Amino acid sequence: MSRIAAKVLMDSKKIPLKFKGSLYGALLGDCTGAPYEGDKLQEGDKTTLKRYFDKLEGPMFKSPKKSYTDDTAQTKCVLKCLITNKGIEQKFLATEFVKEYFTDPNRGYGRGTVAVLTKLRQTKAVDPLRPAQESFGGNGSHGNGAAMRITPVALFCYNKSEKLKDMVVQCSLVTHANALSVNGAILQALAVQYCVNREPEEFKNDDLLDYLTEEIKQLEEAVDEFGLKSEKVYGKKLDDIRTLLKKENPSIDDLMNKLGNSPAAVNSVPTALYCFLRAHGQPFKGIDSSNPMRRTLEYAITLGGDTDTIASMAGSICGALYGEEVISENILAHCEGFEEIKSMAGELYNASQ
Ligand code: F2R
Ligand code: MG
Ligand code: MG
Repeated sequence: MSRIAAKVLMDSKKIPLKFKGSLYGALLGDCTGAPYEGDKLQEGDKTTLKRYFDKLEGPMFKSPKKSYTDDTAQTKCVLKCLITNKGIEQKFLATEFVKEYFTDPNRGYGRGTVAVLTKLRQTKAVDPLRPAQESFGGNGSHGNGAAMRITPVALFCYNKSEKLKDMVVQCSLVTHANALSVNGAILQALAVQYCVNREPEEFKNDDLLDYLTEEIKQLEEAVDEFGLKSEKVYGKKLDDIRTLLKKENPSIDDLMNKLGNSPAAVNSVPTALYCFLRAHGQPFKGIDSSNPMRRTLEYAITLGGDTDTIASMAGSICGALYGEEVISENILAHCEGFEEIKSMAGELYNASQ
């Protein structure tokens, strides 16, 4: 029995709470990170962010909801696909992505994804994978769009680890045909799935990093149809994460040189993992909240760049470990789409049984 399966038997009552925690963490990271997307933040901005979170978490006040972006819009499509089909049906998913985008296009989608969704609409998704294969001159997108929406697949497979990678690949290829994007989505999904099946008290950074290193090694060692191996970029990033975690207070420049914060999957999926690992254990310089979700999100946003997506992916991993109790209802009530995600979290859990 795999290490993941062994834990499932022990903790089954907590699993629905972890489904909620992970989906809420993803929504919260998207909604709170979105206003800062593309910004370059300074050390002093940590205080501003602390006040921003204190206000949202404090006594309820009336204000427009914090809008979610493409990250959550596409996550909802994946949720619907899994709840309806109990698996990934690529034509169904392509249709949901198209309907969602053309109903509500102003959610900050990447230009490659917009082009793919436009072609899918024009071709009625007869071949649901072709537009993604043709994008960026036939290279496929290496963006983080496949990873940012992968939480529902990781949760659905919490008790079927042998299916996880295949389902992530199927879900990714509808819009992202580049191996860097797909492997990034696999890395993110493995981290979420691992955390769902762990008690916070027994969780150790090194155990998760060892597990991911082993899994990624297999992926990056595998040969394609031409007998070629893919670049070992994610293996190297995991090594960089270990090095950075040994430093007490690495500078933002050091983090950017090693991990990055752009919408390329390779420059954001490992960054999100690093944010979670750095922040979950205890308060640290400039990030003094006693709540691990708050520390994770505040820290992710201070790194600037692709803040909605990095915070969303980091929040999803954190929520998968701690469950819904780590997030106050007050802050969630400020997020657009919370009630819908709440009910879909329950439906996803039922579909996964
Ligand atoms: N697009 C954004 N943010 C931009 C600004 C939003 C603005 N605030 C607004 O409201 O309009 N955010 C969202 O995009 C990221 C997910 O991107 P996805 O879905 O992967 O899109 P895409 O276009 O495929 O890839 C992203 C960019 O990466 C570069 N790129 C990707 N593959 C490439 C290749 N093979 N060759 C060259 N460049 C490639 C392109 O610049 C793409 O546009 C998330 O951050 C989400 O929040
Ligand atoms: Mg976004
Ligand atoms: Mg983004």
